[in-house]
Amino acid sequence: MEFIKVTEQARPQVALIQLNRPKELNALNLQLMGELRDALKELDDNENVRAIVLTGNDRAFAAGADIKQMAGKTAIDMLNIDQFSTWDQIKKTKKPIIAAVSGFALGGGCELAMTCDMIIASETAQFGQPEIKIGVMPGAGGTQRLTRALGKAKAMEMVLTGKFISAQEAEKHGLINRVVPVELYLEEAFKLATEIAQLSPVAVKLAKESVNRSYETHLDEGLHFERKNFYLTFASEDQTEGMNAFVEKRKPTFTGR
Ligand code: CO8
Repeated sequence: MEFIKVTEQARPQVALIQLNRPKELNALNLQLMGELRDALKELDDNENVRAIVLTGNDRAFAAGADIKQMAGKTAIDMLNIDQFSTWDQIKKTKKPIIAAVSGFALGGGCELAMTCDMIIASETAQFGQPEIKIGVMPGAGGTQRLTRALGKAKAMEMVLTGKFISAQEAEKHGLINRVVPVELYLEEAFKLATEIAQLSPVAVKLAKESVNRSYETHLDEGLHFERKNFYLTFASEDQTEGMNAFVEKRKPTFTGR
């Protein structure tokens, strides 16, 4: 891996992926995105990992797609490169992914953070979709996910002007989970990931899938989907363990079976 660093056990059962093109503010070129897709797939298949933290560095989570790589492309080049199949694959990750964001999260960088399940930000984080300033528009979910998170008025302003919002504003509007001082954002993400890693991996997976389904369907269909996943948790040993531990007043040990 040239442009990302993967630590399988950054904390017990919690993996860390760090975007690693610091000089280019972690601009997301095709190779980096391919490496990220492969790393997520491997960690998703790894039984020793229950949650994943994705981060950049203090200055930038990612300043967007690599403009230099895209600059000379035609529409047909873009169609043939089909970079969004990589994003579709990333979206299929079943384990929870927590973005730990500091500095710039712009364009594809903001979209990548929003593709994760939760976002912990440092107080220096800035979120934005500045594509409009270079004559294009968001292409990896920005117009959809930002609108669902912030509402139409705020999202429209950000997408049409390219203005950034601060971590504090992002928190106020529900785009992110919380803002912490810059020296704590990664630790806070690990704390959240560790809390989730101690729970039933089966239930976590099914619950993540159910919350995500609410983005994609109407209420009745979503409630039906949730109910099926709820029933499915009763096929797990973790359900027996979790409920018995409650009754026996002890701490449960979840195995993911
Ligand atoms: N692509 C390529 N290189 C970049 C990018 C980028 N997105 N962002 C920064 N860099 C490079 C700069 O060119 C510079 O390189 P060099 O030293 O060789 O000139 C280096 O990173 C440092 O950047 P700056 O000197 O510009 O640093 P500043 O602190 O002055 O400015 C900014 C920081 C404000 C973040 C500025 O760099 C900037 O505006 N960057 C571009 C932001 C942007 O427009 N992002 C959207 C890109 S388009 C997009 O994301 C489309 C998404 C849809 C598809 C997703 C597929 C992945």
